[in-house]
Amino acid sequence: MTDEHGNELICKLPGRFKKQYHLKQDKQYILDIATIGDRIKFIRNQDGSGVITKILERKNYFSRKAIKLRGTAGRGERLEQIFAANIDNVVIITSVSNPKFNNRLLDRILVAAESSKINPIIVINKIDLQDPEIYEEWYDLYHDIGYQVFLTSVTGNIGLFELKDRLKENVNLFCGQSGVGKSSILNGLYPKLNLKVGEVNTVTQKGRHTTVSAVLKHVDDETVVIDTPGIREFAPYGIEKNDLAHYFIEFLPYMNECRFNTCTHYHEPGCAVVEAVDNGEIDVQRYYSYLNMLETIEEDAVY
Ligand SMILES: Nc1nc2c(ncn2[C@@H]2O[C@H](COP(=O)(O)OP(=O)(O)O)[C@@H](O)[C@H]2O)c(=O)[nH]1
Ligand SMILES: [Mg+2]
Ligand SMILES: [Zn+2]
Repeated sequence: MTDEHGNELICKLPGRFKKQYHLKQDKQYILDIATIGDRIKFIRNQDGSGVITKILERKNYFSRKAIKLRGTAGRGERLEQIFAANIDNVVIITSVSNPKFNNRLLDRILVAAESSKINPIIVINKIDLQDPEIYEEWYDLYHDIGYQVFLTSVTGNIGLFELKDRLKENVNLFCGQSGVGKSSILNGLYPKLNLKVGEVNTVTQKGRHTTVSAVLKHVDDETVVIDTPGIREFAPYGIEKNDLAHYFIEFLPYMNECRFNTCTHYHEPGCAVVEAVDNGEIDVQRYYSYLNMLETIEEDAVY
C-alpha cells in the first residue's frame, strides 16, 4: 500500500480482514473485508512495515456474484465477490474481433456499474481488425444511450491519447474479457507499467475459493489504474427483478408509461418499453440483454 506521502510499504492484513466472500445479510461486511482500493488505517512497525487496523468507509465498490463454487450449489448461498473499492470509472474494454464483440457481457458490466453508481467508460479496441461499418454501429448504439465510448487500436496507435486524457486524475478499474487488450492498452497509455501481454489470464484456485487478483498502480500523482484478470462470466450481485430495468438507463423514460407499475417489461400488456423496442426507439439488442438477465435472476430465485 501507499502512505500519505506516496511511499510504498508492506502492510500485514490481519485474518479478520481477509474473508473473501460474504453474505449481504452480514451487516458488518462493508467494514470487514479489505479489497483493492480501500483506504485504511495502519500502525507502523519499527522495521517500516505496517499492520492494518481499520478499513475506512468506502464511497463505492464494484462487485459481481461469485462464480458458483463446488460444494455450495443448491445451498442457497448468494455470495458477492468484490473487485475493488473507491473507484471513479469502470473502464470496460471490448474488442471488435479476436475475441468478437460481446455485447451481452458489456451490458452485464454496465448494469453492475449503474447499480453501484460508478461511471462506466466503454472502450472498443482492435478496430484495426474490423470494417468501420461493423464497429460504428456498436459505437452509435452506446454513444446514443449517453455512454462515453472510445474506439482504439493499440497496434495502430488510435484513440489512446484521448483515453489517457479522460482517465487522468481518476481511479480507473479496467475490466473485460481475456484477450481484448486490457494489458496492451495499459502499456500503451503508461509504458512504464510494462505489463505482460498475450498471457492467458489464470484465475488462481486456492482451496475451494476462486481468487480474483486485481493489481493497483499509481501511474502518476493523481491517476490510478487497476487491472483485473479476464472476466468470463459476469452477473451483477444483489439486483432484484423489479430493479433491473432501472440500470438499462435508456429504458427509464418509458418505464413510467407502462400500464402496470409492477411491469417487468416482458409479457405484460401495455408495456411502454416493449412498444419502444417495437418502434425502434430502444435497441433490440439491449432489450435481449435485458431479457437474458431477467431470466438469470429468475433462475437464481429458485435455489
Ligand atoms: N490487432 C490488434 N491486436 C491487439 C490490440 N490490442 C491488443 N492486441 C493483441 O491481443 C492479444 C491480447 O492482448 P492483452 O493485452 O494480453 O489482452 P488482455 O487479456 O485483455 O490483457 C495480444 O496478442 C495483443 O498483442 C489491437 O489494438 N489490435
Ligand atoms: Mg492482461
Ligand atoms: Zn413495461
